[in-house]
Amino acid sequence: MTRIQSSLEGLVAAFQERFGAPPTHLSRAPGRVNLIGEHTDYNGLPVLPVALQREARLAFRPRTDGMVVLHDVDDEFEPIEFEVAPGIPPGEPGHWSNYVKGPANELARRYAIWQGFDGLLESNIPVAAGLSSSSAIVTAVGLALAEVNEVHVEERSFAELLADSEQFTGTRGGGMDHAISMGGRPSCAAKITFGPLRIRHQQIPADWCFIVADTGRRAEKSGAVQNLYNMRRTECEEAFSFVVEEVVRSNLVQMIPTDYASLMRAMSVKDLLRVAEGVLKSNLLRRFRHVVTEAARVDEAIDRMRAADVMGFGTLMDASHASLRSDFLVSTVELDELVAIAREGGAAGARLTGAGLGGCIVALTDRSTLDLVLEALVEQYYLPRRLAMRLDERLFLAAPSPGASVEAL
Ligand code: NG1
Repeated sequence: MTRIQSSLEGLVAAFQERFGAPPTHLSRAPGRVNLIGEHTDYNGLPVLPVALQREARLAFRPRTDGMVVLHDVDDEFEPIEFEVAPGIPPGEPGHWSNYVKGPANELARRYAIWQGFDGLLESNIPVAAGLSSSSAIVTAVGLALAEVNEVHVEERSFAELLADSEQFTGTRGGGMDHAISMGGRPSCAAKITFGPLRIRHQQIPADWCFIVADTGRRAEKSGAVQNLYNMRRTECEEAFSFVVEEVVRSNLVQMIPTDYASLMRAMSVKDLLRVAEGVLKSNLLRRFRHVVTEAARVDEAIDRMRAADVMGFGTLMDASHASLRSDFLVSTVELDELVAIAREGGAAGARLTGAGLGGCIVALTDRSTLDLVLEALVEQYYLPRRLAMRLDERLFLAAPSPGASVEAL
């Protein structure tokens, strides 16, 4: 579900009505669409997302006590109230309060902060659609708490803190979402690498269009999808241990690799797959194969982007989708269908984006084929399913946008 975003004046007026005084600040944090590099971040391997024009916005006002009192403009989300302190008890599993308590807990744990705020939140990022609506909330709340408590942390360290804080929700996610939400730049994709976090921006060729198309099926990472996501992470860790054990036993490396990144620096993908085929059972082999081939595709995709090779980039997106579908097993009938329609409609490439199991695809076209692809998606997917109402919430072009900010009003 998407919520239409009000004007800033509208948000300020709604705040005043609820809290009896105007907000003093506004924090905003964008969602993101990942172009390639899926399920690599929590393995310490690179990703290539862009920050979206869709964002969470939080109008807030410091309180004189340690309470956070947060309302959402949408009444579907009940108001939250809790005290800022380390060891905040989590809400019910899947409750949206955990995305607010997470950053409060992490900041309080690290900085002994004590001051809360009154806040009113709104977001127009589709929820549970693989566009990082949850991390946008975590980021906007984290920035508000840092502001009222005068905590000043450099951008990348803050993004790492936010990623740690989202573990509070029970999803063992990686660091991509907070990094791009903090570090987005207009017209650019960002190659993000981890341990330590680094963001390198890459200008997107002017006539490339990334279409975001939502299946309409939610991928609730606060619900059933969370277990599967966490299970994939565990499988990747297990596959890594078995492969490292073997490469060390066979003397194939000089130093013991401590993570996927050092393993991939020490050996080629081809050699790694040869070892993996010898030691991993079928399911772990497939997860491992996805992770290492996907990481290699990220680097190739950046080269293709630099060369303005739209077909080359698209082919890598197709390969990414195939790997996510057949090896990582996170696609769905609807995601496959949207991908197929986009490709047959003339897209250079298309793939599911985000964790999968519902949510969105991202498709690449040049400007001259854009209308054809959009038309194919509308006529073959949205109209037959009666999903064409408020279509611009389900089908839109990514406009690579600036990262999060906080400002005094
Ligand atoms: P989505 O499902 O798009 O929010 C999740 C993770 C990312 C990353 C992707 C898969 C969280 C907060 N986000 O994103 O870190 O692992 O899946 O590439 O868990």
